Amino acid sequence: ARTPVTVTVTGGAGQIAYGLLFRIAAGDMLGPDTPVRLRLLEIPAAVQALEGVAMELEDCAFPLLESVDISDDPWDGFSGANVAVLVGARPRTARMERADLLAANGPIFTDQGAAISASAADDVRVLVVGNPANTNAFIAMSNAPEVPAERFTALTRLDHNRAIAQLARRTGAAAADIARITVWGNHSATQYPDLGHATVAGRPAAGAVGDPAWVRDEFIPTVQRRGTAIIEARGASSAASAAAAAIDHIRDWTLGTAPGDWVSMAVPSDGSYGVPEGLISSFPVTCAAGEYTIVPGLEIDEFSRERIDASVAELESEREAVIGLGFA
Ligand code: NAX
Repeated sequence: ARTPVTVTVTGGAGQIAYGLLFRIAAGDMLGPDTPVRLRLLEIPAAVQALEGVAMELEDCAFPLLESVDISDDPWDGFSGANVAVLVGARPRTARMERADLLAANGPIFTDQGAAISASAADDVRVLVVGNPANTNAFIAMSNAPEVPAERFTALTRLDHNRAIAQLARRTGAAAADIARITVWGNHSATQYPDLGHATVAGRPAAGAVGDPAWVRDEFIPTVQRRGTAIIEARGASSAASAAAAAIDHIRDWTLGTAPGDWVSMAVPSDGSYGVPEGLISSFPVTCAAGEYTIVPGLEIDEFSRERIDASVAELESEREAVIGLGFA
């Protein structure tokens, strides 16, 4: 058997975690040979509910699940973590502006960044799911001096998977036949799902799509607004699909992406594609041996340039706001 991996998940009593934890424990995230030690972090008010989740995990008798520890203290919860999935966040409530949301989440991710820096394992890899995910990841990264910046990432894989699903539906292809989809920018309504390099069964997506207006008028807005459509239909935000995307993100980061394909991850920019260095923005990436690489040299046409720039401008204004508030 392989060495056990310690996975910390925050927001352990929430709805995404309820989809996520059981799949991690079943081996879907780190593979069927890797034992898992779960460390679950919550706020004090949710610890009792978290105890219930821990009981259910126990009741599954997962062969790979070595232990489940629960805590309401980040300094304890991230101790020894090899993988940290930061799901817990302050939700946006009625009449809350984006600025209020940044202010409410700043202290959480300041503390968690510092706790990860002080107590996680040397190889810790961090995925932020809680919104505003990119900027929460930026705050955590900025407060974790002991952790290499490139270990902090945010989730845009759900948007990426939604884009695959929409293209599959349009073309009648299977999801597995679609490759090289990219989501650029922020996990927000300004995100840019890009079909420019995508293929369907190995051929350029443009040909399979037919009417080019579909991309601009249907595909892009549908992917951008899919989260809202789920809330309207379900009466609650995406949970199982967000959990599945988090599984995909960590699995591909640690075990590698498929040959010839890439995935979307929000990662600290190295200046690629004109995105300011250090900004946590979504890019096309390939992964191998636990490292991701931004796909180099893609041609960006004028249509794409405008949309990438708009989302990056939003990320820059969020970064300015949290620096102004003293969180980074
Ligand atoms: P829930 O409200 O069901 O669960 C969140 C849990 O986090 C709660 O149990 C809460 O007590 C806990 N929590 C809050 N602050 C915490 C802290 N400081 N430490 C530890 N735990 C804390 O929300 P859920 O539906 O699970 O969504 C979680 C987050 O994911 C939200 O911010 C949501 O906006 C975000 N999402 C991000 C997505 C993405 O693609 N990046 C998609 C889905 C989702 O909207």
